Amino acid sequence: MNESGELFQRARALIPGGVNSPVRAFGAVGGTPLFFREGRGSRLIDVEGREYIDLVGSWGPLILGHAHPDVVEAVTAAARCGTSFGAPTRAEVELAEEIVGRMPSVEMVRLVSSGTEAAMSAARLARGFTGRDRTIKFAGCYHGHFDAFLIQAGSGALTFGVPSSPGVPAAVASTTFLAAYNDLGGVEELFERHGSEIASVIVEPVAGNMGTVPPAAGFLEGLREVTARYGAILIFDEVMTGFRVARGGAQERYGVMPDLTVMGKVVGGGLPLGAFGGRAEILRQLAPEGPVYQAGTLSGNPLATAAGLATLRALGGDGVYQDLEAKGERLQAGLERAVSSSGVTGVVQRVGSMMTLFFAEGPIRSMESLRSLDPSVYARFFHAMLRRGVYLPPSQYEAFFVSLAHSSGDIDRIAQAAAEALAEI
Ligand code: KE4
Repeated sequence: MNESGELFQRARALIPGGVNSPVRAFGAVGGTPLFFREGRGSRLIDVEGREYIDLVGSWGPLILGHAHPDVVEAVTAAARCGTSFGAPTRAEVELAEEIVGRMPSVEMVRLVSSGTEAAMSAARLARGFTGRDRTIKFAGCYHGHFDAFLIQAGSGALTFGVPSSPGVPAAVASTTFLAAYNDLGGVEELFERHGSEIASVIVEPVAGNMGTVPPAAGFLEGLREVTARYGAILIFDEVMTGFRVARGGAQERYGVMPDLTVMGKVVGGGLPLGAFGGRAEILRQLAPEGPVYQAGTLSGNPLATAAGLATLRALGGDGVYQDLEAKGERLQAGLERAVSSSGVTGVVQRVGSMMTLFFAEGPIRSMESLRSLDPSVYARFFHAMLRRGVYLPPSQYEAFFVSLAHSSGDIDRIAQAAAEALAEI
């Protein structure tokens, strides 16, 4: 047994499934999860010293690549001054300024420690602001493991075919309505029937947790119009898209302004940090200024804010987003060439530097389009790529993330490996 196998055996005796987040267990692709000891730029090195080109990027945060010098230096310097004070710091103000300076609809922001915490707090704030109890979410979208959102969530839950998790009280589940992604009619219907009860609509403006599914033309604009018409709050979950698909996230790319925005991943630069923000009149309802309670021992933690600041500042350079777009385009073109020459049925869907190769006929517009998809094809592809030194997300329902650290050579190597892997599966 290799070292990852031994570590996995030890881990399973102590940690449920041997992992601290379900999707890492390779349940959807089979085999033993790799344990890693180091990341460097576009590379991951496993505990046996094998090197892989990494397209997971820690599920999105590492848009600069692993161990970027600016980030390492900032976190090291911060750590030398202490790891947490439980009191306000300069870095929290500076990070808030960077976020507000980038996300067009965000006037005020609260920092927390994960995307889940940001999403659940935004949902509570929307309820507190409107005095209403219900939320609309979309099948296949994932907003973290908050009870009210684990209703046909995407990502892990979708992968494990557990559309609504045990342990979620029926009373809580009943406060959430489900709609189909890209189906405005369904949302209109829910508002016609329950408009006066609906506090918010939460949506991934580009879905990434059923694989990458872009918004259909008019979908986001339609959500903006119907929520305004019924006095409901529109929440963009930009944990994945924020600071990735554009400097100002999906709201800048598509020109649709939500009332609240949920952030995570990139904004923490790989350390535990999430954020939620939006219209000042809504944010001012949050304690201690307002009555809606929300709190966190490590919110705005000095190490996490240092990593986030270093990351956002490194993304501030000229041409950075054009570079990410070009890298994304190059990888999509390489994967599409590999698919077309293999004769395997597949479609690549991409927004900026996030994309998914679905082994299905396109276009994938919602969960419905995925019903006939056979995840075992992706599982075989995943392992064939792993054997060729490319580390993909261990699930068909996730996104590949290209970073600034991926060179053209890396991208062409991935495309070559894909052509060989597709010929093999
Ligand atoms: P976290 O609590 O995992 O920081 O964020 C939850 C979350 C919220 N919103 C969106 C759009 C997200 O994508 C996520 C987390 N994404 C998953 C994978 N796509 C994280 C990986 C995992 O669960 O281990």
